[in-house]
Amino acid sequence: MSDYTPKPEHKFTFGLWTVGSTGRDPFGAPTRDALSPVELVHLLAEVGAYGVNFHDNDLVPIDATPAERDRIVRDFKNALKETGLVVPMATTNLFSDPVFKDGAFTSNDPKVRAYALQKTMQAIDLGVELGAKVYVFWGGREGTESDATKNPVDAIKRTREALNFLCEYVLDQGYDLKFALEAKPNEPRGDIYNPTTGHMLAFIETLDHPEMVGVNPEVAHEHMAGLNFLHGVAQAWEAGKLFHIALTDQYPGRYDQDFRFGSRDLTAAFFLVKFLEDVGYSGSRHFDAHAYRTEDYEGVKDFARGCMRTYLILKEKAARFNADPEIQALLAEINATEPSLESVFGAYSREKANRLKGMTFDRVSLGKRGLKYERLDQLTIDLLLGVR
Ligand code: GLT
Ligand code: MN
Repeated sequence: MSDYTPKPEHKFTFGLWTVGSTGRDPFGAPTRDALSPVELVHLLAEVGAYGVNFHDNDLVPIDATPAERDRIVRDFKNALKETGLVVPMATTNLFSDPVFKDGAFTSNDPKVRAYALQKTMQAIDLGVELGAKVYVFWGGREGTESDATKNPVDAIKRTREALNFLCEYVLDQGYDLKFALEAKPNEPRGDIYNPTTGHMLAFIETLDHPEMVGVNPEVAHEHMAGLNFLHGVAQAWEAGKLFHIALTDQYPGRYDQDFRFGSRDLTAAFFLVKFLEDVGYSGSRHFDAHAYRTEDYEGVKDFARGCMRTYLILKEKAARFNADPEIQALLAEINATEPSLESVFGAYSREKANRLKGMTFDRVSLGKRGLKYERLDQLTIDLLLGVR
């Protein structure tokens, strides 16, 4: 490869809110002027992205009139046509407006819950109109600061009821759309419900249409919780639930940093890219991050190009890992089968159970055997550092 130019087949996407971030944070004002959605589409085209995703209100302000909405959507569609960018995913902003200060689907106020459903149906219509096939739900305000204020079982039931309602809405409209639930442990709430991808996967199985609903795991959110992101992604993939993915980077235990992909934990980013490429994940590689507050829009382009470039470099490294004779020989040794034992694995039978119970294992020598994982890991590090 060695040509790290992003191409449409890489399916690199960004949210309007990512490259559109103006650098505002809880302690400081914006450091960049806001760009319009049309300008952001052109910026993404310039850096070589394949697609652009948006929240309803990234595109259409919450207080726009129907005529304004139509004009904005028309201009946006023209920008997509001019640049060739597509919209693979859309989502609803159920967290910025003060009306959602105590949640949307989990609000204690039925009026807010009803408004959240109405807003989401309208946002789904907008997303589908622009071509989205995946619809993300990130419940940024679906949580509490104090458990005196909301019953967590009610919150789960309300979330389920809302998602069941919205699945039926999608079916009723005949839309070709799947839902992807995105977990986050905290921020902006003290605690957010369904805080990890694992919680989401369990919750999905309780829905009326689990086949329509998967997950959108985000690197930063799982790292905030101190978890191994790859393991959550692998579990989602194995369950057939990896409908989308949010690539970013993050130091564990901190605020949601949303750093450029691969900028913090290169090794974790490498194993993630290797996994996605090895299993043949075919969805968007969506970068849900933003440029440092220190940057102007040239820096925002550096940020976006950097996300894609790092992904492609790691993809090349993954191919080398898979072709490296020494690494592969070690892996073959680690994963060697034991023909004499094959017949005891797999489905249970009483005969197998009895046979297993009668076997003797040399526990002490098994425990003493060196596994060469230090060597294997250092070969990986050498490869990543470019000396192999
Ligand atoms: C927000 C959040 C992201 C979500 C977006 C979708 S909004 O930026 O941090 O992880 O994917 O609502
Ligand atoms: Mn994030």
